[in-house]
Amino acid sequence: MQLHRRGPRRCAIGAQDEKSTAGHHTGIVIRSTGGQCLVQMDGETWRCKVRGRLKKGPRESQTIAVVGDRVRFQALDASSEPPSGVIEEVLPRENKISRLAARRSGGQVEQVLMANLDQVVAVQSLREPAPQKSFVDRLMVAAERFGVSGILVLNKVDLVPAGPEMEAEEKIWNYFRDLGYTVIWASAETEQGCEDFHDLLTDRISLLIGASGVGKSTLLNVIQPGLRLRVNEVTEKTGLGKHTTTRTELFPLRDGGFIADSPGIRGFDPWDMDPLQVREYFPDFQEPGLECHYRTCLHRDEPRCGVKAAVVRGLIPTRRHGAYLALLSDLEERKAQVGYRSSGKL
Ligand SMILES: Nc1nc2c(ncn2[C@@H]2O[C@H](COP(=O)(O)OP(=O)(O)OP(=O)(O)O)[C@@H](O)[C@H]2O)c(=O)[nH]1
Ligand SMILES: [Mg+2]
Ligand SMILES: [Zn+2]
Repeated sequence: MQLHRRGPRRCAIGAQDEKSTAGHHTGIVIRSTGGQCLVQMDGETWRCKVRGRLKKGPRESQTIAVVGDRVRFQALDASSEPPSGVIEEVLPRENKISRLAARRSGGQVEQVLMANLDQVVAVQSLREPAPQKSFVDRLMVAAERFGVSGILVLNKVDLVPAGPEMEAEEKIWNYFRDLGYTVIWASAETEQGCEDFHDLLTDRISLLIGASGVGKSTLLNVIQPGLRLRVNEVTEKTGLGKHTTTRTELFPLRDGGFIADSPGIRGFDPWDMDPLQVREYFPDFQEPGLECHYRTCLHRDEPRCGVKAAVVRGLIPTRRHGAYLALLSDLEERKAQVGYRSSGKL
């Protein structure tokens, strides 16, 4: 595999971040539930509460400290098992991946899935369950928007017979490779592609994301058997996963780097994205877009549109343009709704 195509390493975690002065420490959140976090420092895991005052004031986000956040904490009991502390401060984020979550009480709220990451890995299975429509397009848009490298892993290739069926899959997904995203064809069953997957994660901080049952945890168990993550078969009747992984958790990798496994998600609505900007996050629209008659063209109903012409000529797949249009109208609808607040902050 061409490792030089990997994105730059943006976020450093390690010794240089883990400072301790007079009872104050700096570590990285590896798990976050409610007001409690597990924080890793010098290879040791601390159980930390979030200081009450951090919870006060207006907040756009559901959680104060998320997986990947660097936090400053004070030791409460360093000799307990595990040692305990209180988080005093969440350090400024280098980046994040956020989506829109529905509030039970109505309205919309930001859900930060992870902070301070180098790459987001969209995992799809080719069969059982079948790929989610537009999921990869949306995740790559979010990667562009939040300044993170986007990677695509197509798992369960063992379930697709060689020949026309496989060729059809290659045609769909290698389009993303041609756009510059790294694409890995994998099978946790036969271990095809798993070495490439391992190399891609080494020395990077990554988030795995995809529907339930696509094999995220199984793939991680293959590249690092010591993790022993829980996995579960896909329900025969519905062909869907069983939501086996229930929370995002960050694990150190044996050969360097960190990987976050996450619970299966159904869809992905990127947070904080202006409908007028979304076209900028489709790299394949840039060149044909120069031919649009109107500079403000949204490549939808406008006459003399270069992007639509490229679709007609077969240069941009109809599926891809459809994913763009669906995202555009979702974002417009959201903007029109009350209760949506875009912070623009990290
Ligand atoms: N045939 C085949 N089955 C696989 C492969 N990878 C995973 N599976 C199976 O798919 C099922 C789901 O795998 P999980 O690893 O639990 O899926 P997950 O994405 O972690 O699911 P959630 O934790 O629910 O989000 C398990 O029965 C795995 O054995 C593969 O490459 N080929
Ligand atoms: Mg899982
Ligand atoms: Zn246009």
